Amino acid sequence: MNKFIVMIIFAVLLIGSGVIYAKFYRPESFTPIAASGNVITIPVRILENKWVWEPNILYAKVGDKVILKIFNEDSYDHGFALETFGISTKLSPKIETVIEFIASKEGTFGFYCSVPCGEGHYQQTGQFIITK
Ligand SMILES: [Cu+2]
Repeated sequence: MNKFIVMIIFAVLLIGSGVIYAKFYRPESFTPIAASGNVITIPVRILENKWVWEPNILYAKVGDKVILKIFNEDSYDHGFALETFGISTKLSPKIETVIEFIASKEGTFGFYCSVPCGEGHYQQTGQFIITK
């Protein structure tokens, strides 16, 4: 048997086993979530010299496209970090920063200020709750 035929047989077995795994054995938590087409816009403010997010609990449904519009009232930088979704963005003073992502996982995820900003920095946290 020549090498070419061996390679074809190997490729067919490899692809076939991948398809069988994806169809019958892959746990639901590993399955990619398709965007639902639903878009939600969430306005958030950082209150001046208070080191709080207003609101500090945010909600979305799995598959939503989330548009966060965060206004930083302070005269210094903050940051928004939501690690599960790979987000870490600087929030410049006195302007609105827009952050977009797909809520592709169900669960409760913490977010926090990612720029050292003063005495309340470590209390500047919140939760993002994503439900089915
Ligand atoms: Cu900070």
